[in-house]
Amino acid sequence: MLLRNVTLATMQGDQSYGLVPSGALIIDAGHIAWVGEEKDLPPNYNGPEEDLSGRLITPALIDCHTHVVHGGNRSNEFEMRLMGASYQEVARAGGGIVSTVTATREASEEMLLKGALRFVDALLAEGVCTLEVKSGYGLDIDTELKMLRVAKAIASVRDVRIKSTFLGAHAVPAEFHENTATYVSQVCIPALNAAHAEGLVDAVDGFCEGIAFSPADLKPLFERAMALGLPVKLHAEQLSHFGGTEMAARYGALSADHLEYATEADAKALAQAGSVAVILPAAFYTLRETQVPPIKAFRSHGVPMALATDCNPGSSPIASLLLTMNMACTLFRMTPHEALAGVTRHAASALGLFDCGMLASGMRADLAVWDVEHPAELAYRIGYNPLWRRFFGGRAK
Ligand code: DI6
Ligand code: FE
Repeated sequence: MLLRNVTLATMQGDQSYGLVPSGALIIDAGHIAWVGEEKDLPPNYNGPEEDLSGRLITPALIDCHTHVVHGGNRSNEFEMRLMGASYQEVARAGGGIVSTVTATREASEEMLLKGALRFVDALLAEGVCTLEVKSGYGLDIDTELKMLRVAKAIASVRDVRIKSTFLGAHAVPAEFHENTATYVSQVCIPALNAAHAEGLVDAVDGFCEGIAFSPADLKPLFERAMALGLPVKLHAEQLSHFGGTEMAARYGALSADHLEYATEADAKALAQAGSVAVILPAAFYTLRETQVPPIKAFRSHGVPMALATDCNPGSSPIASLLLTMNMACTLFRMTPHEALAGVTRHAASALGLFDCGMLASGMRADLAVWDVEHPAELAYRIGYNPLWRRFFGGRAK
C-alpha cells in the first residue's frame, strides 16, 4: 500500500521532526517498506495507493508509563487536596495508593479490564499503538498477577501492543505495618518470580520515595530482576531527592521516571547509563508541584526525554497524550519537537523497543495520520484531537 501526498514527521535526527514536506510511504507486510520524498518513489511500485491530501503522518504515539489497570477512583482525595491536604498526608492517612489497592483486590479480572479499556480507548483515539501498563495496586501475589494478566489481555481485545511492568514495590500494604524488608522478601520477590514464570513481565519498576521504598529496600528486587534477565525502571525523585535516579542508572535502567527533584549529577548518570528520562507533566500539574524537572540539564547532557501520561487514579487522572505534550511545553518549556519525540522515538527506547517510534524502512507500520499542516500543532492545541486515522501493524483502524 502506497500513501502519497503526505507530510512526514519521520522523527529521524535531532531536530525539525525529520520533516519531509512532499512525502510518500509504502507499507508492506505490516512494516514500512519505503519512506521518502514522493519524487524519489521506487519506479517499480505498482500496488494500490491512496492520496492523503497533504495530511501529516507521524509514528503512532507510545504511552510508556501508565497505571490504567486499577479498581475504583479517588475523586474524594481530589476533594481532600482542594481542602488543603497534601498527597503525602492523604497517603499517610491510609488513602492514596493503598485505597486503590483495596478496590483492585476486590475487582474481578473482567471489571478491571472494562475499567482499563475506558482509558485505553481514549488513548487509541489519539493515535496510540503501544502502551505500557504497570501492576502495583495488588501488593499481594494473587492480585499483582491478576493485574498483569489484565494488562496483557488488553492486547487481545484492542489493536494495541502492550508492555507490562511489574510494580510490586509501589507501596507497603497495611498488613505489613511498614515492615518494608519483609514485604519485599515475602511478597514482591515471590510475586515477580511467579509473574515472570507466566511470561507476564517485560520490566521491573519501583516507587523510590520517602512514602514508599528507599534504594536499599529496592536492592534485592533489582538484583532479582537482573538474575531473571529483566530490565528495570524506577519512579524517582518525584516528591523529593531520594537517590532513585542514581540507583536506576547503576542498574542500567531503561528509564527513570518523574525526576522533578533530579540534579545535574543525576542527569549525567542517566546519560552515561543510556537511560531515558520519562517526564510526567500531568502528575506535576495534578499535585500542583512547583519544582520543575531539570530539562536543561537533560538536554545539555544528551539524556533522551520521553513523555507519558502516568494515567492513574491518584496523582495523574489523565488519558490524553496530546494534552500531556501541551503540558510539557507550557509547564516545562520543552519544545514541540521534544514533545513529539517524547511520545514516539524516546518512548520506544524507554520500553526497550527498537522497531517503532520513527518512520524508517523496516520499522513496524504503526502510524498516526493527522489533519494538521505542521507537527507543532499537535502540542499547541488544547482539548482538540486532530487524528484522522491510525495504522496498527500496517492495517488502517
Ligand atoms: N507515582 C505515581 O505517579 C503513581 N505511582 C507512583 O509511584 C501514583 C499512584 C497513585 O497515587 O495511585
Ligand atoms: Fe507512575
